[in-house]
Amino acid sequence: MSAEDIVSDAAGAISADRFVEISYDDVIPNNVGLGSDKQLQRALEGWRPKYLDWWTGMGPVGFQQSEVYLRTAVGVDPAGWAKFGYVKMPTYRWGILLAPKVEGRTIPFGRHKGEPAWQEVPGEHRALLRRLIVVQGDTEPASVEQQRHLGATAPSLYDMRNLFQVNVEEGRHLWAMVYLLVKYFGKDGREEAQALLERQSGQINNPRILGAFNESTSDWLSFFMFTFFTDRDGKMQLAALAESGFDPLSRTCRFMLTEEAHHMFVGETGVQRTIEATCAAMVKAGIKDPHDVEAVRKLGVVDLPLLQRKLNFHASVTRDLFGSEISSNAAEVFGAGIKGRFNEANLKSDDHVLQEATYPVTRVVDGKLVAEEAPALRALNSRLLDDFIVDCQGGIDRWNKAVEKAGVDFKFVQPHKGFNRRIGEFGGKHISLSGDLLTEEEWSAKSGAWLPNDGDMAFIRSLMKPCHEPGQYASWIAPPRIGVNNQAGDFEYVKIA
Ligand code: BYC
Repeated sequence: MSAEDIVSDAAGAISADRFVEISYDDVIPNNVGLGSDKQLQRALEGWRPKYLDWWTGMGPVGFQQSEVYLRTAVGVDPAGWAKFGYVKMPTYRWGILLAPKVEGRTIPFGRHKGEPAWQEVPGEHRALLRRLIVVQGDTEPASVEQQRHLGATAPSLYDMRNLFQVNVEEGRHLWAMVYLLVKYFGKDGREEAQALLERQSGQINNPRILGAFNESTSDWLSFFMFTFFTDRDGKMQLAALAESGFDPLSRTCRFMLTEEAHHMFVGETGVQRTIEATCAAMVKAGIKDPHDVEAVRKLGVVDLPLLQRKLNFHASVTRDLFGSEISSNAAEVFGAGIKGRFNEANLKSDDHVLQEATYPVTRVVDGKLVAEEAPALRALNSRLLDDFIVDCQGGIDRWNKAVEKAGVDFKFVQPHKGFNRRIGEFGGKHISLSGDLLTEEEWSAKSGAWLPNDGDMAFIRSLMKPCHEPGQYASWIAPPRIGVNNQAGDFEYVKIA
């Protein structure tokens, strides 16, 4: 590949010498020296056709022969790592890319803290590590399956291209986990890699492992909320795994995080553009009250209270992905040096072993919500969830700024941590948006106003009409401020075949 083939991404032009470590001559592009490990290469080349069968069978419906303006990773330098160009999705170069090795890296936490990071799987932690890699790997194809029908109702070619970008990168993230399984876990790893292609999102007999990945993503608002909230769980979990004492996992996750940032951008700006279209239509029609739902919907835009209900749903379903607030599993993987906290290596205020430390966890005790100091080791899921909620708030604040700027009187808020939860401390309890413990009757009477109802979903479906002309956008969503890779407003992001 010549330097001329490389075009700048948002971060600016990249130079040829930064991507030399990636071999694009191999069937599977990689920077892990695949060519010199024939056994591994054969195993992965054997998995590849099965992956491609899965992609064509369970990946995006239609558009597989369309030319899509996609970015492909060509290096692992954060300052510039991708090139853009038209690609038919089945020919996308799914590669195995690890962030550069940090010489002398030590395990940053747990009982092995300070020991050299492991380059091979430590026997005593093999089962734990494999389980986490499988859970992580399972979410990647799951999300592609969940989103497979969305192309047909894309509100623009720009959005369609973003959907497919997210999809191919989730496919690459599956490759990332499969590489670890096949290289480091022998026969069991190969079997797990096969099983990752066999479970299916929403299937009764063989579903995906984690709850949220069996929900359907049947409309674009769900897609944007999913990429805002659920991909952000991906960010938090990958960041925690990037701290791992198992260095290949750490390096893999570090590079995946680079791609994940774009997925959250798609979600945040997708919701923001929806809000902008709504507010602009309201202002134009002289509608002052955002709760005048009938009048707002007549304009062909999504009323803000409905967006709040979607937010409530996706936030709560995603929070379940953090597992139980108090978890001995979480304590074990931390103690073992396998999964750290968010930003672990930079946390200055403790010893990173946490034997004596405590952390405040909201619990339900005698019919009341109380903050209890729990052993920090067992409260790690709770802490990561708290970090996630803080991380979400940044985007929600930006949504509120857009509403404010339009002069509309409405504010998006996150529901209470215990709202609509199935897993953990609040699982099976009835907790209101503001954090009151309710009886079952109270919940049944009130929850309809807090979560999307059948009428809401029917309205959203009615808006999901394709808009596939270059430069055109569906009524309910505003155009983006800048094009992908600075392309002009009427750029043909997907040449539909
Ligand atoms: N649904 O002690 P517990 C992403 C299971 S998203 C079903 O409460 P633990 C992406 C749990 O597995 C990030 N089951 O929690 C985003 C365990 O079962 P086993 C994905 C659940 O183990 C968008 C049992 O309940 N990565 O990348 O501390 C698009 C008791 O577990 C659920 C990861 O999650 C649930 N919601 O934590 C594409 C990182 N929650 O093992 C991609 C790897 C819990 O006893 N995974 N259970 O049979 C982990 O770190 C942990 O497995 C979890 C659970 C945080 C998920």
